[in-house]
Amino acid sequence: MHLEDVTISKAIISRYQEELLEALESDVAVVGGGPAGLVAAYYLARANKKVVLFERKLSVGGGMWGGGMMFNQIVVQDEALPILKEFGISYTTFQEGYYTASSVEAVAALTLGAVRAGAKIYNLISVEDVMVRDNRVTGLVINWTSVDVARLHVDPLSVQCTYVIDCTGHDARVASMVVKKLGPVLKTKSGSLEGEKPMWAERGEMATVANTGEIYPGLFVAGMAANAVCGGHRMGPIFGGMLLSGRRAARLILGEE
Ligand code: 48H
Repeated sequence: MHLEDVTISKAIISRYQEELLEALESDVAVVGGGPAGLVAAYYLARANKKVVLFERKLSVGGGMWGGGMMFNQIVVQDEALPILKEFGISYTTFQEGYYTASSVEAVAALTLGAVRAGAKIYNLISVEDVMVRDNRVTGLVINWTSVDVARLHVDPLSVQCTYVIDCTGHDARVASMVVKKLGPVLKTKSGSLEGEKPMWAERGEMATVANTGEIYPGLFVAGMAANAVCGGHRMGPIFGGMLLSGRRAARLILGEE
């Protein structure tokens, strides 16, 4: 079969351009493709919302790949088992209430689930700012991660959405941007980020779900970012809370909770 090199290039450029144009207006923009972001994207897309997910790295999965200290197994508790089952992730009972799963299978299944549900994933793109109109987050400012890494002075582009979910993990990047630009306006005790507390798996897991919610009009927070914003404990390599938090963010946006 004859193959034209330049036709391959044309196919990639034109298809990607179409996909990027599609990202300009959405119902929900998820920032960060870790477990919380992927699960939120899945449930929202499954409910027919137009969902875009921006991930600054080459691969999605965030901190899930490495399990605990690079042992690529994750632990999940009873409450999150229905989500493992929903995505078809196989698991083993370690002892009552403690289940393990391959972190590699988990990332692959969450990613495939989100994509097949209709969420569009844009990797290698970093969110560097927010758009705010009339005291509401109305969109995001995006740029290639390579621009950021190379410290190039290149202006970004903007995308518009009805809701943003900050799923950027420990750094809670979007919430931090809002505070940096607007001051202490978040729905937290101080109005700013309360900061993550030390390791305590049980408390941290409950808090990450409880802290999931709208922290500024139009801006939701989920996963580890929820504890960084609202002051919850970290929990180590147990991932049920991340999955439950992503699902809760979707349910809140869908008005189901
Ligand atoms: C685009 C961005 C940007 C940006 C960051 O860290 P994550 O895996 O986040 P969660 O909340 O889904 O899961 C947290 C979990 O992995 C974890 O760290 C746990 C359980 N820790 C416990 C403990 O005690 O340490 O994923 C966040 C994703 C990453 O892929 C980032 O690359 C991405 O967000 N990201 N994407 N624009 N500005 N900032």
